[in-house]
Amino acid sequence: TAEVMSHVTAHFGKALEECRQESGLTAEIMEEFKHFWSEDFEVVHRELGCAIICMSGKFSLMHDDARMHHENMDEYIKSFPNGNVLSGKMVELIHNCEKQYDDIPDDCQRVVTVAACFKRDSKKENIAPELAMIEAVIEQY
Ligand code: BOM
Repeated sequence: TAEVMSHVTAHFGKALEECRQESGLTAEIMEEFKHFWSEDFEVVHRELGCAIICMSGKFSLMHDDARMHHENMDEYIKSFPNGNVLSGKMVELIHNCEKQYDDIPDDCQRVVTVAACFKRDSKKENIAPELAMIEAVIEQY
């Protein structure tokens, strides 16, 4: 659900500042990670893909080939309130997007493309959080 996704986003987003330098993701491109879900934020920059790889590394959510670690992602999502109602769907959506863009050789470019696909599909499935929902839980992390 969108409520659970707001918790995952708030927590995952905390790792952004640690990853800014090595990813080259400037504040001009993305000020705070919560804007990932904003209607007017376009998930297109290669630097964002590099940042997501770096951030995922903090929680062991990817394999060395920058593909999702299914078991660890499932456990990570389940660690949030009501996480069990989102984990299966989220792993499925991400993996479905990975399969569609598997031929993009550059890891950062492929991951940002997979992330854009995941955002699109999450909106279709009504599990994308509103900015206000993320802001309401962000202080908990
Ligand atoms: O093959 C790449 C797998 C990783 C894709 C990750 C897509 C989601 C990243 C952007 C959205 C984040 C929202 C919540 C936290 C997800 C861990």
